[in-house]
Amino acid sequence: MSDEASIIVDRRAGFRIITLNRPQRLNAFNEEMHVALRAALDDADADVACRALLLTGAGRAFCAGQDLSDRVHGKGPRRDLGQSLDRFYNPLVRKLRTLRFPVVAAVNGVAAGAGASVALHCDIVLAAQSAKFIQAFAKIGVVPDAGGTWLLPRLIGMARARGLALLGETLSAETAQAWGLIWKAVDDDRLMAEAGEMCAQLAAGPTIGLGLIKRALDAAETNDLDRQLDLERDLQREAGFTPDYAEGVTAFMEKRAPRFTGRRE
Ligand code: T3D
Repeated sequence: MSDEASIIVDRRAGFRIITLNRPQRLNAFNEEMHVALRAALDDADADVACRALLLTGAGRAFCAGQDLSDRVHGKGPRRDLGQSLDRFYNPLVRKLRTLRFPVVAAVNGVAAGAGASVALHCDIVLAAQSAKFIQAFAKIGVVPDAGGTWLLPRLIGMARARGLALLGETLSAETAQAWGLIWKAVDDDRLMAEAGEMCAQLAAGPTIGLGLIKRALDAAETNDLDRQLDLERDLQREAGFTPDYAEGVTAFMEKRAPRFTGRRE
Protein backbone atom coordinates (compact mmCIF):
# COMPACT_ATOMS: atom_id res chain seq x y z
CA MET A 1 0.00 0.00 0.00
CA SER A 2 2.94 2.32 0.40
CA ASP A 3 3.63 2.25 -3.36
CA GLU A 4 0.92 4.81 -3.88
CA ALA A 5 0.83 8.24 -2.24
CA SER A 6 -1.34 8.10 0.88
CA ILE A 7 -2.74 11.53 0.08
CA ILE A 8 -3.31 13.34 -3.20
CA VAL A 9 -3.08 17.12 -3.49
CA ASP A 10 -4.91 18.80 -6.34
CA ARG A 11 -4.14 22.51 -6.78
CA ARG A 12 -7.05 24.58 -8.06
CA ALA A 13 -7.34 28.33 -8.58
CA GLY A 14 -7.27 29.72 -5.01
CA PHE A 15 -7.71 26.42 -3.17
CA ARG A 16 -6.43 22.89 -2.83
CA ILE A 17 -8.18 19.55 -2.67
CA ILE A 18 -6.55 17.04 -0.34
CA THR A 19 -7.76 13.48 -0.82
CA LEU A 20 -7.01 10.80 1.77
CA ASN A 21 -5.88 7.96 -0.42
CA ARG A 22 -5.77 4.55 1.22
CA PRO A 23 -9.06 3.25 -0.20
CA GLN A 24 -8.31 -0.45 0.46
CA ARG A 25 -8.36 0.41 4.18
CA LEU A 26 -11.14 2.96 3.89
CA ASN A 27 -8.50 5.71 4.17
CA ALA A 28 -7.60 4.73 7.74
CA PHE A 29 -4.69 6.66 9.24
CA ASN A 30 -1.24 5.11 9.40
CA GLU A 31 1.94 7.03 10.21
CA GLU A 32 2.73 7.62 6.57
CA MET A 33 -0.64 9.22 5.93
CA HIS A 34 -0.35 11.35 9.06
CA VAL A 35 3.04 12.66 7.98
CA ALA A 36 1.91 13.30 4.41
CA LEU A 37 -1.28 15.06 5.50
CA ARG A 38 0.57 17.24 7.96
CA ALA A 39 3.10 18.25 5.28
CA ALA A 40 0.29 19.05 2.84
CA LEU A 41 -1.50 21.22 5.41
CA ASP A 42 1.72 23.06 6.28
CA ASP A 43 2.44 23.59 2.61
CA ALA A 44 -1.05 24.96 1.91
CA ASP A 45 -0.83 27.24 4.95
CA ALA A 46 2.48 28.67 3.74
CA ASP A 47 1.18 29.43 0.24
CA VAL A 48 -0.47 32.87 0.11
CA ALA A 49 -2.25 31.85 -3.09
CA CYS A 50 -4.08 29.11 -1.17
CA ARG A 51 -7.24 30.61 0.38
CA ALA A 52 -9.39 27.54 1.10
CA LEU A 53 -9.05 23.79 1.39
CA LEU A 54 -11.25 20.84 0.56
CA LEU A 55 -10.66 17.56 2.40
CA THR A 56 -12.17 14.32 1.09
CA GLY A 57 -11.49 10.60 0.78
CA ALA A 58 -10.75 8.30 -2.15
CA GLY A 59 -13.10 5.43 -2.94
CA ARG A 60 -16.17 4.62 -0.86
CA ALA A 61 -15.06 6.07 2.49
CA PHE A 62 -14.00 9.37 3.94
CA CYS A 63 -11.81 7.85 6.67
CA ALA A 64 -12.14 4.86 9.02
CA GLY A 65 -9.96 6.38 11.78
CA GLN A 66 -6.82 4.71 13.01
CA ASP A 67 -5.51 1.83 10.87
CA LEU A 68 -6.10 -1.03 13.27
CA SER A 69 -3.80 -3.37 11.37
CA ASP A 70 -1.00 -1.21 12.81
CA ARG A 71 -2.16 -2.04 16.33
CA VAL A 72 -1.41 -5.07 18.42
CA HIS A 73 -3.78 -8.03 18.44
CA GLY A 74 -3.88 -10.73 21.09
CA LYS A 75 -0.99 -11.06 23.52
CA GLY A 76 1.73 -8.96 21.89
CA PRO A 77 3.29 -5.93 23.61
CA ARG A 78 0.85 -3.12 24.33
CA ARG A 79 1.23 0.23 22.67
CA ASP A 80 1.07 3.65 24.33
CA LEU A 81 -1.92 5.17 22.52
CA GLY A 82 -1.40 8.47 24.36
CA GLN A 83 1.84 8.78 22.47
CA SER A 84 0.01 8.28 19.19
CA LEU A 85 -2.32 11.16 20.09
CA ASP A 86 0.58 13.36 21.15
CA ARG A 87 2.56 12.68 17.99
CA PHE A 88 -0.14 12.59 15.37
CA TYR A 89 -3.80 13.22 16.10
CA ASN A 90 -3.54 16.19 18.46
CA PRO A 91 -1.14 18.19 16.26
CA LEU A 92 -3.36 17.38 13.27
CA VAL A 93 -6.47 18.73 15.00
CA ARG A 94 -4.65 21.84 16.22
CA LYS A 95 -3.37 22.47 12.70
CA LEU A 96 -6.75 21.94 11.06
CA ARG A 97 -8.51 24.27 13.47
CA THR A 98 -5.96 27.06 13.19
CA LEU A 99 -5.46 27.16 9.42
CA ARG A 100 -5.73 30.78 8.29
CA PHE A 101 -8.36 29.91 5.66
CA PRO A 102 -11.63 27.93 5.68
CA VAL A 103 -11.57 24.16 5.37
CA VAL A 104 -14.48 22.29 3.79
CA ALA A 105 -14.92 18.55 4.38
CA ALA A 106 -16.61 16.61 1.60
CA VAL A 107 -17.57 13.44 3.45
CA ASN A 108 -18.00 11.05 0.57
CA GLY A 109 -18.68 7.88 2.59
CA VAL A 110 -18.22 6.46 6.05
CA ALA A 111 -16.36 8.61 8.59
CA ALA A 112 -15.53 6.46 11.63
CA GLY A 113 -13.50 6.92 14.79
CA ALA A 114 -10.88 9.62 14.43
CA GLY A 115 -11.99 9.93 10.80
CA ALA A 116 -15.29 11.35 12.04
CA SER A 117 -13.50 13.72 14.41
CA VAL A 118 -11.24 14.99 11.62
CA ALA A 119 -14.23 15.63 9.35
CA LEU A 120 -16.12 17.45 12.09
CA HIS A 121 -13.19 19.75 12.86
CA CYS A 122 -13.44 21.19 9.35
CA ASP A 123 -15.15 24.58 9.18
CA ILE A 124 -17.97 23.44 6.91
CA VAL A 125 -18.96 19.80 6.58
CA LEU A 126 -20.83 18.64 3.49
CA ALA A 127 -21.73 14.97 3.34
CA ALA A 128 -23.05 12.73 0.61
CA GLN A 129 -26.55 11.41 1.43
CA SER A 130 -25.05 7.91 1.62
CA ALA A 131 -22.28 8.95 4.06
CA LYS A 132 -22.33 7.79 7.68
CA PHE A 133 -20.75 8.96 10.89
CA ILE A 134 -19.72 6.35 13.45
CA GLN A 135 -18.19 6.90 16.87
CA ALA A 136 -16.50 3.52 16.52
CA PHE A 137 -14.23 3.93 19.54
CA ALA A 138 -16.37 2.19 22.17
CA LYS A 139 -16.60 -0.89 19.98
CA ILE A 140 -12.88 -1.50 20.43
CA GLY A 141 -12.59 -0.22 24.00
CA VAL A 142 -11.09 3.23 23.46
CA VAL A 143 -12.20 6.81 24.04
CA PRO A 144 -13.43 9.18 21.32
CA ASP A 145 -10.28 11.11 20.44
CA ALA A 146 -8.95 13.72 18.03
CA GLY A 147 -11.13 16.16 19.97
CA GLY A 148 -14.27 14.01 19.68
CA THR A 149 -15.32 14.37 23.33
CA TRP A 150 -14.91 18.15 23.05
CA LEU A 151 -16.71 18.49 19.73
CA LEU A 152 -19.70 16.21 20.07
CA PRO A 153 -21.44 17.79 23.10
CA ARG A 154 -20.83 21.25 21.66
CA LEU A 155 -22.29 20.34 18.28
CA ILE A 156 -25.25 18.15 19.25
CA GLY A 157 -25.66 18.40 23.04
CA MET A 158 -24.65 16.01 25.78
CA ALA A 159 -27.55 13.55 25.50
CA ARG A 160 -26.84 12.79 21.84
CA ALA A 161 -23.08 12.88 22.38
CA ARG A 162 -23.38 10.29 25.15
CA GLY A 163 -25.64 8.08 23.05
CA LEU A 164 -23.37 8.15 20.02
CA ALA A 165 -20.15 7.70 21.99
CA LEU A 166 -21.37 4.91 24.25
CA LEU A 167 -23.45 2.96 21.74
CA GLY A 168 -21.32 3.50 18.64
CA GLU A 169 -24.45 3.62 16.50
CA THR A 170 -24.26 4.62 12.87
CA LEU A 171 -25.59 8.10 12.13
CA SER A 172 -26.87 8.83 8.62
CA ALA A 173 -25.88 12.04 6.85
CA GLU A 174 -29.52 13.10 6.91
CA THR A 175 -29.75 12.75 10.70
CA ALA A 176 -26.34 14.37 11.12
CA GLN A 177 -27.73 17.40 9.30
CA ALA A 178 -31.00 17.37 11.26
CA TRP A 179 -29.02 17.24 14.53
CA GLY A 180 -26.72 20.10 13.52
CA LEU A 181 -23.64 17.89 13.44
CA ILE A 182 -22.88 18.95 9.87
CA TRP A 183 -23.78 21.81 7.56
CA LYS A 184 -25.57 19.87 4.81
CA ALA A 185 -26.21 16.46 3.27
CA VAL A 186 -26.26 16.58 -0.54
CA ASP A 187 -26.95 14.11 -3.33
CA ASP A 188 -23.99 11.76 -3.76
CA ASP A 189 -23.39 12.78 -7.35
CA ARG A 190 -23.43 16.49 -6.42
CA LEU A 191 -21.04 16.29 -3.46
CA MET A 192 -17.76 17.16 -5.11
CA ALA A 193 -19.29 19.78 -7.40
CA GLU A 194 -20.98 21.54 -4.46
CA ALA A 195 -17.87 21.30 -2.29
CA GLY A 196 -15.72 22.63 -5.15
CA GLU A 197 -18.09 25.55 -5.76
CA MET A 198 -18.11 26.34 -2.05
CA CYS A 199 -14.30 26.33 -1.92
CA ALA A 200 -14.09 28.55 -5.00
CA GLN A 201 -16.49 30.99 -3.34
CA LEU A 202 -14.52 30.96 -0.07
CA ALA A 203 -11.21 31.30 -1.94
CA ALA A 204 -12.52 34.48 -3.59
CA GLY A 205 -13.51 35.88 -0.19
CA PRO A 206 -11.77 38.24 2.26
CA THR A 207 -9.36 35.55 3.50
CA ILE A 208 -8.01 37.43 6.50
CA GLY A 209 -11.52 38.33 7.62
CA LEU A 210 -12.68 34.73 7.20
CA GLY A 211 -9.72 33.55 9.28
CA LEU A 212 -10.67 36.05 11.99
CA ILE A 213 -14.25 34.74 11.96
CA LYS A 214 -12.88 31.24 12.52
CA ARG A 215 -10.87 32.48 15.48
CA ALA A 216 -13.83 34.29 17.01
CA LEU A 217 -16.15 31.30 16.73
CA ASP A 218 -13.54 28.91 18.11
CA ALA A 219 -12.90 31.18 21.09
CA ALA A 220 -16.64 31.48 21.72
CA GLU A 221 -16.66 27.79 22.68
CA THR A 222 -14.87 28.66 25.91
CA ASN A 223 -15.09 32.44 26.46
CA ASP A 224 -17.68 34.17 28.59
CA LEU A 225 -19.50 37.11 26.97
CA ASP A 226 -17.14 39.69 28.44
CA ARG A 227 -14.03 38.05 27.02
CA GLN A 228 -15.73 37.43 23.72
CA LEU A 229 -16.74 41.10 23.39
CA ASP A 230 -13.11 42.09 23.97
CA LEU A 231 -11.92 39.55 21.45
CA GLU A 232 -14.43 40.76 18.84
CA ARG A 233 -13.12 44.29 19.36
CA ASP A 234 -9.53 43.14 18.79
CA LEU A 235 -10.36 41.04 15.74
CA GLN A 236 -12.57 43.75 14.29
CA ARG A 237 -9.72 46.21 14.65
CA GLU A 238 -7.50 43.83 12.67
CA ALA A 239 -10.20 43.23 10.04
CA GLY A 240 -10.80 46.95 9.67
CA PHE A 241 -7.18 47.54 8.62
CA THR A 242 -7.25 44.97 5.79
CA PRO A 243 -7.41 46.03 2.15
CA ASP A 244 -10.30 43.60 1.70
CA TYR A 245 -12.43 45.57 4.15
CA ALA A 246 -11.73 48.77 2.20
CA GLU A 247 -12.56 46.95 -1.01
CA GLY A 248 -15.75 45.44 0.46
CA VAL A 249 -17.11 48.82 1.52
CA THR A 250 -16.03 50.52 -1.71
CA ALA A 251 -17.65 47.79 -3.80
CA PHE A 252 -20.86 48.09 -1.79
CA MET A 253 -20.99 51.86 -2.32
CA GLU A 254 -20.22 51.46 -6.02
CA LYS A 255 -22.88 48.74 -6.33
CA ARG A 256 -20.50 46.17 -7.79
CA ALA A 257 -19.09 42.80 -6.74
CA PRO A 258 -16.00 43.09 -4.51
CA ARG A 259 -12.60 41.94 -5.77
CA PHE A 260 -10.96 40.56 -2.64
CA THR A 261 -7.27 39.67 -2.70
CA GLY A 262 -6.92 38.02 0.69
CA ARG A 263 -3.71 39.99 1.23
CA ARG A 264 -2.56 41.97 4.20
CA GLU A 265 -1.15 44.89 2.16
O1 T3D B 1 -4.51 3.84 17.95
C1 T3D B 1 -4.37 5.03 18.17
O2 T3D B 1 -3.44 5.71 17.68
C2 T3D B 1 -5.39 5.71 19.00
C3 T3D B 1 -6.31 6.46 18.12
C4 T3D B 1 -7.48 5.91 17.74
C5 T3D B 1 -8.36 6.62 16.81
C6 T3D B 1 -9.39 5.75 16.19
O3 T3D B 1 -9.80 6.10 15.12
S1 T3D B 1 -9.93 4.34 16.98
C7 T3D B 1 -11.20 3.75 15.89
C8 T3D B 1 -10.62 3.01 14.71
N1 T3D B 1 -11.60 2.75 13.70
C9 T3D B 1 -12.53 1.82 13.80
O4 T3D B 1 -12.68 1.14 14.79
C10 T3D B 1 -13.39 1.58 12.58
C11 T3D B 1 -13.11 0.20 12.02
N2 T3D B 1 -13.87 -0.01 10.81
C12 T3D B 1 -15.15 -0.33 10.81
O5 T3D B 1 -15.81 -0.39 11.83
C13 T3D B 1 -15.77 -0.61 9.48
O6 T3D B 1 -14.77 -0.92 8.56
C14 T3D B 1 -16.61 0.57 8.93
C15 T3D B 1 -17.88 0.70 9.76
C16 T3D B 1 -15.81 1.86 8.94
C17 T3D B 1 -17.01 0.26 7.47
O7 T3D B 1 -17.62 -1.01 7.43
P1 T3D B 1 -17.82 -1.73 6.01
O8 T3D B 1 -18.61 -2.99 6.28
O9 T3D B 1 -18.39 -0.76 5.04
O10 T3D B 1 -16.35 -2.08 5.48
P2 T3D B 1 -15.38 -3.23 6.00
O11 T3D B 1 -15.61 -4.47 5.22
O12 T3D B 1 -15.44 -3.33 7.48
O13 T3D B 1 -13.94 -2.61 5.62
C18 T3D B 1 -13.43 -2.66 4.30
C19 T3D B 1 -11.96 -2.95 4.39
O14 T3D B 1 -11.32 -1.87 5.08
C20 T3D B 1 -11.68 -4.22 5.22
O15 T3D B 1 -10.50 -4.80 4.72
P3 T3D B 1 -10.59 -6.15 3.84
O16 T3D B 1 -11.30 -7.17 4.65
O17 T3D B 1 -11.34 -5.75 2.60
O18 T3D B 1 -9.15 -6.47 3.57
C21 T3D B 1 -11.40 -3.65 6.59
O19 T3D B 1 -10.59 -4.46 7.39
C22 T3D B 1 -10.64 -2.36 6.22
N3 T3D B 1 -10.74 -1.38 7.30
C23 T3D B 1 -11.81 -0.66 7.64
N4 T3D B 1 -11.52 0.13 8.69
C24 T3D B 1 -10.25 -0.13 8.99
C25 T3D B 1 -9.74 -1.10 8.12
N5 T3D B 1 -8.50 -1.55 8.20
C26 T3D B 1 -7.71 -1.06 9.18
N6 T3D B 1 -8.13 -0.12 10.05
C27 T3D B 1 -9.38 0.36 10.01
N7 T3D B 1 -9.77 1.33 10.87
